[in-house]
Order: sequence, then structure tokens, then C-alpha cells
Amino acid sequence: MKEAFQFQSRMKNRSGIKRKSTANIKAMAVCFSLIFFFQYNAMAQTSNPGTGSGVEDNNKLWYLEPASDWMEALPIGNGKIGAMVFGGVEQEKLQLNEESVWAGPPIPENRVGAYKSIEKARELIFQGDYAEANKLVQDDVMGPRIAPRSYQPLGDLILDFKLQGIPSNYRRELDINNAIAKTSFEVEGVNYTREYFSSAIDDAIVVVLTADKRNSISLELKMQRDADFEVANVGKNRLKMWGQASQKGKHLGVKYETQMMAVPKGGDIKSGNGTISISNANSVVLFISAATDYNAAAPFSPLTHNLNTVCATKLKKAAKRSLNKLKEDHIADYQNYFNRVALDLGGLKESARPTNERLEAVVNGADDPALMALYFQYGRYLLISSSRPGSLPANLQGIWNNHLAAPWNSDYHTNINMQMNYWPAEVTNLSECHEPFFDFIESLVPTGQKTAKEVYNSDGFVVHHATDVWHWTSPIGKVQYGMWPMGGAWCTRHFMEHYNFNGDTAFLKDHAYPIMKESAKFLLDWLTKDPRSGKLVSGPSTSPENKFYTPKDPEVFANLDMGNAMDQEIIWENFTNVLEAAEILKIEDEFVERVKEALANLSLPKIGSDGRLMEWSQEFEEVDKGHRHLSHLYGLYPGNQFTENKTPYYIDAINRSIEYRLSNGGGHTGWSRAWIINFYARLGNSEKAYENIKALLAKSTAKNLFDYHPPFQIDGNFGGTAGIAETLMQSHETDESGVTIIRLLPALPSEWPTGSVSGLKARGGFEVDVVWRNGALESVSVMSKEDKTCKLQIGEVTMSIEVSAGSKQTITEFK
Ligand code: FUC
Repeated sequence: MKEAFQFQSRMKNRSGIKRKSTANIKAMAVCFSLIFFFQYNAMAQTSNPGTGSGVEDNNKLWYLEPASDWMEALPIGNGKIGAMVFGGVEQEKLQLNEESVWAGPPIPENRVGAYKSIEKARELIFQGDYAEANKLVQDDVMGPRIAPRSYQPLGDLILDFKLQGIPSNYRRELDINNAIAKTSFEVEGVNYTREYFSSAIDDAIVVVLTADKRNSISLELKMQRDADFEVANVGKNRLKMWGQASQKGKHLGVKYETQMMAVPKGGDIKSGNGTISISNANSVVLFISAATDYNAAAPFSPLTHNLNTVCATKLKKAAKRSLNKLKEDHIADYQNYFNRVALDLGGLKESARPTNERLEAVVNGADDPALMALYFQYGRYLLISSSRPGSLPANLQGIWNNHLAAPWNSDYHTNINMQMNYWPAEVTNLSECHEPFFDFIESLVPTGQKTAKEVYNSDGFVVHHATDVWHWTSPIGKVQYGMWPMGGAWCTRHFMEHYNFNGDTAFLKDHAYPIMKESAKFLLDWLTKDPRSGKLVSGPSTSPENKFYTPKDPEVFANLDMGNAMDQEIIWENFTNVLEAAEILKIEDEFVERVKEALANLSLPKIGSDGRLMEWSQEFEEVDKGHRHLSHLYGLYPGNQFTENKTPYYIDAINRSIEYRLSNGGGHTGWSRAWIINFYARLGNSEKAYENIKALLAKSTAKNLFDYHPPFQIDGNFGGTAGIAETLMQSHETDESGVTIIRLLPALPSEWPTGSVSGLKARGGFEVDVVWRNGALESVSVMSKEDKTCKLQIGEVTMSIEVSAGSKQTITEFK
């Protein structure tokens, strides 16, 4: 009998958010206007709009002009609702997003019984008939490509200001210390300040418009969307926009609503025809809320809550609170995550220049360590702003998207992209931001089990190269990308890593082990004995998106092989993790025995005659020699199968493989470049790690520091952030007795001679601070929640240290 998949569901009710008590609301409301007026006028006067003279804090993106396109606008977000802020003077636009606004199903159907053709394809491959195997799988296994539907924008809020005169002293910024975007300028002697933040506490976007002279703010507000929307006024000070997301009227998806409430002080307010006009106000606060009927736990049973009520309740609650409190709570909540890690790579003076100028200088060859530190912190900012407990995971664009039909639907690609989004989560001390990933992967299990059964006649759960909020898991489209049943298995590594970093045994028992097991069950059924070697191999499967010339006919190419390096590495890792978890949880059963046996018989990647790590089981010639996916090097990063200590023979081969890819044009997408940074950091090659960090900035980064695939794809931001962490500290190995080895400054670039980092997380439950000067380690501090031993490795020196629970152990001599 089929064993039930057991884990405690992590899915939560997403319809509401806990709110702090708003006792004494009346008194607060009375104080509101006074405090607000003085506070913001004072701020406007003391701020230093304009030239950016003086040394600026490094954790700011700032500019001297409004955004002229979307890739210059600045993102804010609370994990679920976000906006791109353009900073226009006469017309400001907030392009709004809510994470669950998706055009709709259907989801692809499985080709039931396809396993019979898979058996035949295996035989063909073992005989060397690659083209035939490709055709057979294409015809008999692959479902049709998914009907176009996409993650979509929520809409735009347009603010048309009535301003007379030419603006001066213009400045816009995103302060990632407090997650507040701000625009300031002067017109005819009046200083205007506009602030924007997306509060997770109040689940609302808040916009604060102020001026240092009374009665100076006049504007008209409207909401719009490129399709599928209606707009209406609600009372005097509210607008609402609602509709149902679709792809050109087809594929009806999520029903959404967004509301905006305007609270002016002084002046007049009028409303009608879907607009609100405010004239001669002293200040204005806008609140924006959003809701949809998307049900993350069961996407085909939409939530039945009243969207209008949900939006209105949020707005009214937020508007009743004092602005100070709203802002204070937002900052405290955000900083609870952000402030855990500080990074100084030197070169802080550079931050006195606008971000776009600094980026331009890097494009022209300059070194800017402080910009790299900003990029790192920005990656953390983006993760906190797009992936919070209870939200959906960050998609290909996080939560920020302005296209009704986004590139790749802005979905979840599971052959690198979605996983890369979460590479920085643990090491940069944002473990809670990893939670949406776990919730989501667990929610794929039912469809993944159905696909395993229907397509492969197999147990367990399977996910292929991509999925989305409708939870499909089938092999679809072209063999080249679609015939790759390893996406789910790769995702399970994140669960084990979460345990490795945090030591949460309940998580291991209730979430990590069950899902790793569910994946292993599929893998055990999927593996086949290679008649040539007697070893267990995966296939027929691609090495993600790559293709090779077939030996029979060098004019013809194919994608499918048996025993591709990446598949074998993912399976090796999954089995190794299952066994490790079983040991910790003291599970000994038949399943564990099966995994042990399969692991012992698993085929491992080979090294070719040219010394490179072989991507496929045979030495094929690849069609694209500089291919962006470096799948076969998975075991170096994110995996830890290949290390200098454990497998020195693979290291040279890996180096050659990366060099070959790069010399043939590899690394041309942002995420590919980011992956290479992590490889070189793991290889301890500081020079190459730096070269690729610089290339990521110079070649794949927009003015708002968003990563370019191109187009915009957020994975490179996250992969780059993880890569910078990896140059400073690594913890992926243990000694023979399981003690974590913490490598300090394993790939420190010479361009960052002096600096410090604090709060990085190491596996084994440690937190690490490092200070270095003139390229040499000066001090290291290690913290642990429990009494624990770790080994520090500094160059050739290894030191064992004992850390007592809750204390900080600082070391300044390394012998
Ligand atoms: C993978 C990559 C593409 C792109 C897409 C979203 O399939 O091969 O380059 O990043 O995901």
C-alpha cells in the first residue's frame, strides 16, 4: 500500500495579517495631525536634497534624476505587496504588484503511461541511438507547452501634481537601512519630500507627501491597469480597482482588488469619475492595500473572502494609527531581519556619488568595493522584501513585474533560478525568508506524486524544469528543457540546509526528512542499471537546456542521455542527505537500506580525456560550448560533493570545465555569472571570484541594481549576494567527527584589503564576525546558541574552538 506523505502542513491562512493592538486610537488620531506636520516639515528642512555632497551612508541607492524607465525605478515590498517607485516630479507613478496576481489555469495534463516509451528510450540510448531516443520522448512523453499565462502587475497608482516652476535640488533614494524610498526637490522655494514604504506589519504601502510650506500640495490621483480592470470611487477619499487577471481575456485566473485611501491635512479633497483631487494640502498620506482570492494551499479552490472588505479593513486600520508608529513599526520589523548582517568592504568614500555614476564607472573598469557591499546588502533587502513567512516564494522577478505577459511568465524555474533565489537565505542570516520556499515545495507534493505515478509509474514526487502558482509538475514542451525530472530533488537540498544551519530537529523530522524521502522514493524507482557499467544511472534526461552532437551523425544534435553528471550529483546528494537525516532521527528501516544500497551503486561523474568534468556519460561535443548552465558542476556549488579535501581529483577537472565555458562566452546571463562567482569562491580563487563579481556589476546590472538576464531576472541578485558571502566565509565541510569547519576569508579579493563582516551564519548553528586588515585576518568572533565546538580554518592554520551557549568567542591570534 502506498505510504502516505507525512508532514505537518506549513500552509497558513493568507487572508489576514496579525496586527498590533490599536488601543487609544482616538487619542492617537488627535495627535496625528500635529505630530505629522511638525515631524515631516522638520525632516524636509534638515534633509540635504540635491548634490549628494558629503559622505553618504553606504546602504543607499540614490540618483539625481527621476527614473526614465522601469529598470531605473526603485523597488519596495513587504514580501507580498510591492511597488516600483519612479520618483517623477510632476507625475509620480507607483507600479504596484501583489504576489498572487496570476492569469489562470489550465495546468498541463500528464501523458499517462509514458513510462513505456521511457523504457524504450533507455534502450535506444544504451545502444547509442540518441536522436531516436530524443524523438521518441518528444513524441510520447512531453505534454504540450503550457498555454501562455503569467504573473501580472496589480496596476498603477498615478499621482499628477500641480506644480509651477522648475524643480531643483532633486534627489531620489532607496534607503535599505530602513526600507524607505524617498524623493525630494525644491520648486519655487518650497521643499517637497515624498516617502514610500511597504509595511509588513500593516500589510499596506504607505506614501507620505510633505512640503515645508503650508498649502503647497495639490494633486490628482487615479488607478489604472493595462487590462481587466474596473475603477470606482468609494466615499470621498478612497479609490478601488478590481478585476480578474487573464491572458488577453482567456485563461481567467486570480480575482484581485486594490484600494487606495488619501488622508490630506489641510486643503480640499474632491472625488468622482475614478479620481481624487486634493488641493492646497499641507501634507497627504496615501495608504494602498491589496487582496486576491488566490488560495496557496489549494489553488483550485479560490478563497471566498470579500476582497473589498479585506482591502478596506486594512486601509482603515492603518489610517487610524499614527504615522510615526506606522513608520517605526515598519522600520523595526524590517531591521529585525536586515540588521543581522553588516558588511564593509572598504572604499566607502565612493558612496558620495550617485549609484548610477558608480555603476557606470565600474562598467568603464573602475573598482568600487563599497558598491559590491551595497549589492550584497541590496540582495538581502530584495529577499526580505519579496519573501516573508506566509508569502509566496520570490519568483523570477521577486514580486516586481510590469508585464501582463512577463518573460517566462515570471514563474518558478526549478532548473537553477528558483533555487538561486534562496542561496543567500541561510548564510546571510535570513532563514525565515526561506520559509515560503519550503511551504511552496511542500505544496507541490500532491501534483508531483500524481505526475510520478501517471508519467513514470513511480512512487514519490517529481518536479521538472519549471512550475508556477498552479502547482503543475509535468514534463512539457521541448525535451531540451522539459525532460528533466530533477527539479524537486534539487529543491529538497534546501530543507536539509535549513536544518544544517539552524539545527532545528523538529523541522528535520516534520519537513526535511519527509520531503527528502518523498523525492528519494521517486529517484529509487527512476534509476536504472547501466548495462555498460552495472551502475545506477538517471535518464533519459537532459543536462539542463544543453545539447550535444550525436556520435552517429555529427550534424544532428540531441539532449537526452543516461547518467548525466548533474542528475547523478543531485541524486548522490539527496541519498546522502536522507541517510544523514535518518541517522540523526534514528530511523532504520527498509527504505533506508534501499537508499544505502542505491547510493553504493550510483554512477558518479567522470573526467574526460581533455581533463574536464564530463557533462554527459560520454564525451560528446556540446553544441553551445559557452552554455550558460554549468549543471555538471552542481557538486561544487550549491552542493558539497566535490571539495579539495574530499575529492581533489575532481577539482582540476572542474577548473578546466569553468575555464572552457568562460572562454567560449559563458557567464553571459546574470545568474550564470553569479553561479560562477560561487564556484570560484568554493575553489578559493579570489582573483576569479572578484573578476566575476565585477563582471556581474559591469555587464548584468541595471541602474536600479536589478540583475539583467537580460531582461530583468532577480536570481542574479541573489546568487551574487550568496557569492560575496562565500568569498568571506564557508562552512560546507565537517571533519571526520562531524564538527563544522568554518573557513575564514577563503577567497578574499586583494581589492578588499581591509574590511569586516558580521552576522553571517555558518552550518552547525554558528554566527560569525570577521575583521581583516591589509589582506590578513585580524579577529574572528563565533557565537552559538548551544555549547558547541567548531574548527576555524585560516589559510593553512586550523584551530578548534569551543563556544559556550549564548556567548561570543573572539580570537585574534591564529596558530
Ligand atoms: C532557465 C534558463 C534561462 C532563463 C529561464 C527563466 O531555463 O536557462 O536562461 O533564466 O530559466
